[in-house]
Amino acid sequence: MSSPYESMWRELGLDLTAHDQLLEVLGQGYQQVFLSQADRPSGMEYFNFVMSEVHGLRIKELVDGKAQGQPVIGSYCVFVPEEIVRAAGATLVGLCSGADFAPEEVEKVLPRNTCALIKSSFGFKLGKVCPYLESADMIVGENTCDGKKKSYETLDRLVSNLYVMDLPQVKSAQGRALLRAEYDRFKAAMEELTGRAIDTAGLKEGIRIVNEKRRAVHRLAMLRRNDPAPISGLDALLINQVFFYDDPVRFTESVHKICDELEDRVAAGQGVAPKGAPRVLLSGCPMAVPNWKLPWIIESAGAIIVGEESCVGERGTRNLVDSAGETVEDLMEAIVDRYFDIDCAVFTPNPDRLDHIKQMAGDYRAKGVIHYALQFCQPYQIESIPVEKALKESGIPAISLETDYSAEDAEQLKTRVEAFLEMLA
Ligand code: BJ8
Repeated sequence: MSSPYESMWRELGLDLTAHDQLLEVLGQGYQQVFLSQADRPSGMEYFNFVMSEVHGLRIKELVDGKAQGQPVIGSYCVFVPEEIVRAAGATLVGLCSGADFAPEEVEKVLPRNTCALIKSSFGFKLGKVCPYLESADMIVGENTCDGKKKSYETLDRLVSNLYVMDLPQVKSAQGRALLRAEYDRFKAAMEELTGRAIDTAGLKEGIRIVNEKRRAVHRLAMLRRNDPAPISGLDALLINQVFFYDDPVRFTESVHKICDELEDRVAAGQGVAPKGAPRVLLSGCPMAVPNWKLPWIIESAGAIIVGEESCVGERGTRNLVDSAGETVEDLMEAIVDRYFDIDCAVFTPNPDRLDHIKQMAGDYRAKGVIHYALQFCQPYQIESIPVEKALKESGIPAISLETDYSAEDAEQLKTRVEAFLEMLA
């Protein structure tokens, strides 16, 4: 496949044959899942374009930015504060991957029973197919689950620019102090990388840009509370996925544009599914591009996903950073306050997450909750048991599903989802 970006990909060190295969799989999956949907808002055209250029124009923008002194920082977790990255004049991109790639190579360096998200990230590195990873000047890993924590020791042997952030696992004063100390260390690392001191004005601007991006997805989330829902869960998930790659200012504008259109739809009572269609909340592990299997199965069965309790969704975007502070110290404290609230399942205990799931189910008028965990993801698998039990005790129907990135269990998932939706009806 010839592409105007071929020389750029070659310079980044991609394996062009393998990369072509990945783009083909991505394109086919996108076509099958997204372009077959009926009645999509016209604002999704922008996101179609972003996806068609996800390894093209967007990478060119990043590469051009690097040439102008704007380094690229790659991250695997929503705990990496974009505000600090922007304040240093760099660009943050998400590196989590949602497709299996080079599995035989991956299983030479990681155990087979590692979650698909970690294996996928390694597959993209070993297969030399991810231009985001290859253009990153710094790759930030973080000590969250054991799988990630230990796999970064291996990743450190495969890349030369890994930075590992230690993260708390307990919501205590000591935990908060650790997060603050690690954000200070990260700020110093960013200053060293970019040669730019982070000052109050830069931090305020970084906070403003990222808050605006979050405000836009909050507006989208509010619109999904309507029945009929004006946008499919798949399209909303895609927007939440693009959140991690796109230029933040352009992304914010595009989300507001689609929200204007969705407001008109709501006013006209227009939805992507009939009023009264079963409304479902998805809760659990993050879904990185192109992990669309389960949402596709759910919506193909006639339900509508109205919210994602996930890091690619509301867990990752909930809450803004207070920008009122007038010193770097005040603003760093505000950043820590915001991020310390993230209720990832690696925290112990983690009662806030259950409260948020219940709250979201009510706010989004969900008839039921589908808990989603990747195979071998102990934090979310273990939490799925008390979460499902507590939801049922509160009168909210719930089901826990476990899967990976392969298509092998699609029929089995479909059967379980359909039975759950029948029960909701
Ligand atoms: S803040 S959820 S983005 S760590 S699926 S790799 S947990 S074994 S992704 Fe996450 Fe940050 Fe938490 Fe969010 Fe481990 Fe589970 Fe794999 Fe996971």
